[in-house]
Formats: sequence, structure tokens, C-alpha cells
Amino acid sequence: MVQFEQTFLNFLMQHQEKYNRTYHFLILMDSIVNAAKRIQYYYHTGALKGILGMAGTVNVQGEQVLRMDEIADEITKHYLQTSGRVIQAVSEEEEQIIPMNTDGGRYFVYYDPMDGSSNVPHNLPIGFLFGVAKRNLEGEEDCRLRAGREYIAAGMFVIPTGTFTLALKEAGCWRFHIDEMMTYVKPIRMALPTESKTWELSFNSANRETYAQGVRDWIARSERKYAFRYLGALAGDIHRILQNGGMFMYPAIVNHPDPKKNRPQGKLRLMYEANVAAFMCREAGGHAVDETGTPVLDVLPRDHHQRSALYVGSRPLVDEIARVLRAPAKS
Ligand code: AHM
Ligand code: MG
Repeated sequence: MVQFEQTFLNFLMQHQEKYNRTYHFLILMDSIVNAAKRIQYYYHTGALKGILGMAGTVNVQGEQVLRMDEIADEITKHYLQTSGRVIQAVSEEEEQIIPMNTDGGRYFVYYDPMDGSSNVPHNLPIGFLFGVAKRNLEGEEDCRLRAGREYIAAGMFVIPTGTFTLALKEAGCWRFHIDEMMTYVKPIRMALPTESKTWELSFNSANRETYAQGVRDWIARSERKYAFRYLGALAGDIHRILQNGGMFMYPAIVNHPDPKKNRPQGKLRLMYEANVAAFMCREAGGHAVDETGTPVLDVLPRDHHQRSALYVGSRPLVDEIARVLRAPAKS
């Protein structure tokens, strides 16, 4: 018997038909999947081609740009542009908002084509993260930056592992695996486990002394209850949390011995990192808040590269830390 698995595009077509949706989103998603597969191909063979080293330039965040970052950005831009469905894109790799099909475009895409850069020189897992919002179809589009709750979809590819997780607004969150023909197949519905025995905590433990006192106290009280896992690439860490439950955190850094190294706004970027994780977790039954205990998806971006602290995962844990974050600071 030949074994057949449902492909991602077939799954999405059925979903669009069931909800009487247009085919435009399918075309957009086809372009995103093509970009991911091409990035996957370059990353797989990158060590051999010698393209995992530094490119020698500095990106808008003031960080060294890796050659792979540039390749991944170029690939993503190409496919989004040729889909004809994107008005504007925001890329972690580009300072300015990227105008695309300003007349016919229907979607805004916010993406990080190669997240988890410290893993790149090792050929270890990285992520391609994206969020999608829809233009105003009723009248004039003012191209304002959308809050996460306005996204219609968000997802991530773990590269080169070959998994793809996609969340659709108020519909759910699914995971696909790449097969031997480079096709994403076999939708698996993601739901954060309510039972805490598999829950994990994920944060950069080397930073713990730099967190706010309330967060440090919470970690001291709670960490022994859960397994600890940290890959250093958001996509991989969120991948585990979506399956096992628990919480990923990248808190604000407020007590660094060198005050210049404090990051009171957090490290991760709101529009294409924190919101993507928060949106997927929401669709899998979870929640996410920032350093003020505000739901991440409610934050209206002022800047397309704005940073945010992030606490994301199983609802009971995120609610617990949110209460700590909302409590007045002890002097
Ligand atoms: P990047 O955009 O420079 O790759 O940084 C984002 C990454 C996330 O994938 C990851 O969760 C976090 O930064 C790790 O940071 P740290 O090395 O400080 O623990
Ligand atoms: Mg990034």
C-alpha cells in the first residue's frame, strides 16, 4: 500500500473553501513556503559552500550580518514580491519598510528570515518567522502598523529540521513536516497540554541576575517544578513549548552590572518575533504578556523594529508571571 499524507497546500485549500475564503491567501502562503524551502536548501549546504560566515556589514539592530541572513532576506523578498499579494513587508534585515505591490497587494507581511543567528555558524536550527495582516478592504488603506491581535496568520519554519507551524486566526495551530520531496505534509493540530508534567521553562539562564526582582523571585520559586531547555533560537524553543507546554521567557534586562547593557524593552522584536510566538500560542490555547503584564498581542507598535519582553506559553504559567509583573515593584 502506498502511504499518502495530506500536503500543506491541500490542507489550506480545504480550510479556505470551508470558510468561503478567497484564493489570495493561498498564493501568499505558497510564496512563503517556497521561500522557506529555498532558505532550507541554502542552509543545508551552507557549511559546504562557506556561506555561514560573517558578511562584514552591520544591520539596523547594530549587529553583524551573516551572509546567510542576506541570502534568506533576498529569497523571502523575491517570493513575496512575485506573489503580487503583498502591499508592504517588514524584514528584520532591513531598516526601512519595504514597499511591494502598493495597488493590488492585500497583505502586510512582517518577517525574520533567519532568526537565532548565534546558531548559524554551527549549522544548528534557526527559524524563519512571519506574521500576516490584511489591508483595509472597505476603504483607503493608511498602512498603519498592525497589533498582533489584527494578524490573520503567523507561523515559523524550523530550518534545517524541516518543520513548519502555522496558526490561523481564531481557527487553530497546526504543525507540518517536510518529506523527502521537500513538501510540507501531515497536519497535526497543536494544543498546549493542560497537564503540567511535560511543562518546560526556557530562558537564557546566564541573564537571570539581570531580571527585575519579581521575575528573579518567581524563577527561584518555580524553576525546580519544570524541566529547563534553551536552544537560543526562538523557533526551536517555541516549537518545544507548543508541544510540551510550559513557558518561554525573554524578560527585560534591568539589573546588568554594566548599565549600558540593560535592555529595558527586552531583546526580541515585537512585530516578527514576539507576536509570532504569541499568536501561535494563543491559537494553541496559550497566552503571552510583555514586561508590564500586558498581552503582547494588544500592543500597538510605534515602530516596525520595536522590541518587547516576552513571556509566552501555557496560560496558567503566563497568568502567574503576569500577576508578578503587574504588582508594584518592591523598593
Ligand atoms: P537574533 O535576531 O539576533 O537571532 O536574536 C533573536 C534570538 C532568538 O531567536 C532567541 O530566542 C534569542 O535571540 C536568544 O538570545 P540570547 O542569545 O541573548 O539568549
Ligand atoms: Mg531575529
